[in-house]
Amino acid sequence: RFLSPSGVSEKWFQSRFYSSSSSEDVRYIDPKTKVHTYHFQDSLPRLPIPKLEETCRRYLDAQKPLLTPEQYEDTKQLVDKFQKREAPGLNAELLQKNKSNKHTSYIAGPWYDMYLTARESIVLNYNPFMMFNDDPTAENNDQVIRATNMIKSAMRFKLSLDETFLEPDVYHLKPQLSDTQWFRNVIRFVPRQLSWYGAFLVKAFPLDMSQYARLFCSTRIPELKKDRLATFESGRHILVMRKGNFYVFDTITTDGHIVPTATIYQNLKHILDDPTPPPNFPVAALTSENRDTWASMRHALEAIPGNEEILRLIDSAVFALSLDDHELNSVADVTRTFLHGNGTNRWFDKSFQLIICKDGKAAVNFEHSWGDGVAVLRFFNEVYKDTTTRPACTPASAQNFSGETTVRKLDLNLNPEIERGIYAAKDKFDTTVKGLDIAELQVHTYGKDYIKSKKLSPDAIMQLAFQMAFFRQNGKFVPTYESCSTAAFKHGRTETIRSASNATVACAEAFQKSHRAGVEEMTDRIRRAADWHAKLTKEAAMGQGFDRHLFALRLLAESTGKVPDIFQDPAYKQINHIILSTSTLSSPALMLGGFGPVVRDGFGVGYGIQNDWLGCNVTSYPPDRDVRGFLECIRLSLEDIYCVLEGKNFKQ
Ligand code: BUJ
Repeated sequence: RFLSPSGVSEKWFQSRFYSSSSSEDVRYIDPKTKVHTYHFQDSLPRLPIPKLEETCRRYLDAQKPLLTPEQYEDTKQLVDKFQKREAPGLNAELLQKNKSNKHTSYIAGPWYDMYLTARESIVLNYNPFMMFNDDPTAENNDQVIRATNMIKSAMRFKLSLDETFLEPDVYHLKPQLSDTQWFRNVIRFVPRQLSWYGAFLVKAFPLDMSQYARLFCSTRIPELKKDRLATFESGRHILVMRKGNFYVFDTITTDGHIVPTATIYQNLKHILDDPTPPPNFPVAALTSENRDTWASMRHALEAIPGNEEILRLIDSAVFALSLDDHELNSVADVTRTFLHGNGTNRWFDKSFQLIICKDGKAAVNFEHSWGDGVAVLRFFNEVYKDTTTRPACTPASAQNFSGETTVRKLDLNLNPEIERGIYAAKDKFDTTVKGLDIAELQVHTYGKDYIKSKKLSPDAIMQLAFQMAFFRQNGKFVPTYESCSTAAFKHGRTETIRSASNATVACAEAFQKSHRAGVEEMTDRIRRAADWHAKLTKEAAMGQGFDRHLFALRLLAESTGKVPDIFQDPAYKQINHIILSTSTLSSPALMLGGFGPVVRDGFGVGYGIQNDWLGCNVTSYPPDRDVRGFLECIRLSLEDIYCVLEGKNFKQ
């Protein structure tokens, strides 16, 4: 007997997927799912709390390249004192708390709080974007066609998730063994309490699926001091924004089916044909405000009769779709549009917004508190695959569409105080984004394949190039953050890879010396730096970094009112002032991505590693940092590394 993931009969299972053979009736994103969405969830391992002495050692290792020998000695003394005196008690408390909260991880609560208590604007400071590749079928890149297809595929994803037919995320170390039908057929019969161990036997690592609960029908709501996340499971409509105006329409029927493609298409057409001009006071600009300012404004808005219901419709929408009127002409233009836009046609609080431009260029911009890159990328990949392989509509099929539209336009009522607030928000937004500089670089000399053929980690080489580049540009080394997912653990979030190390310093300095070492020695330095980075990456992915552990210990200490000296150390403040904030993603669906710097004098470095090229998309605030100069230094550094790997003496 064939059993569906949730244990129902094959007949029922098949009938749920295909009510007929047309793409219109496809209900789920993956018709062949064998493994239930939460099959591994109960048996996922818990995020480890590293050993105290390991955390202290790793912290000192990361501090060394950033401090003078004297400063390092001072910091070492503070760490030793911490390790002997305050840390054991704090750590015991952390372990105890963790023991009594087995359903989650030690970092989940503090990490939500970190995001939700931050008061600065979420625009540029937190929300990143990921841009889709074009649809390979050129005519499907028409704005309405693409929007209709993406809505339809997003709904298939949502229904799969709601009915637990979305296959769980699994990191396959031996895909030839575990990314197979055989594995799926076997593992789905292994009881949930043991399933993780079954996967582990074939080197497959199931990932935490808890973040998906906040992907749809979810929003961040501003409140004084600390925002909150809200999810409205019954949401069946989407929010569409155009020219700063709001519209909603149902995308799921009352009996749980996806609304017909023709209706979705006609509704979008109706919105695009609506002659309503942009509002004088675009309320959406408030979502780019300081969170306390927005919280007071939102309370004022809610106090006006009629608004509460409208805000509720915005909050509970399955997601927000922004239809933009312009076409994109450069990489910087793309980044501007998808990272911040003009501040009037985005609802930045929504768990994610799908943005589609006049020319069909599309991206996701997401609020970060509820989830990380892994969950958003899964949705992003599935939507791309589904829209390109099983599009619900094409220009030809759309010609036959007719019928009623079901759009409701939403109008919030304002008063002079709120109008002033919107004006101020838009003004602040304009000034802030004007201050942001964006530039990108592509190096086509080599890529992942070449680096791997030299038995080096491609990510480590990119990170080494960033270190060499910053040193070349500024003559020093700075706190560097590479984001690493800890989704292999229950309620894991991220850990920091500290890419500035003694080994990268030794390598970068050797490249800048007037008396250059020979090729052999340089190769050795590159290898040491790359190997160290690979080790840090493995440790971070296993929850063995120092950042999250120290962060949790500091919060515990702060709650008692006695803050140990290690946290008052200027070196601690410095290492947490991240100048180089970096993140990478790779997927056949992804064309570009990016995010803002996390500090005024920092760089936001989104980078991609392709088989035969390397690229990055970088943001900064001039005059504090010069992004173009930095990119030129990255280019030269990648060239230097290449020369050495080719066995030649490098030029610069
Ligand atoms: O680390 C964390 O907890 C979350 C991080 C925070 N931060 C961005 C500040 C590092 N969040 C993420 O890492 C998610 C980032 C999602 C966007 C990533 C963009 C990757 C760009 C790839 C493409 C670049 C190709 C350029 C070609 C010109």
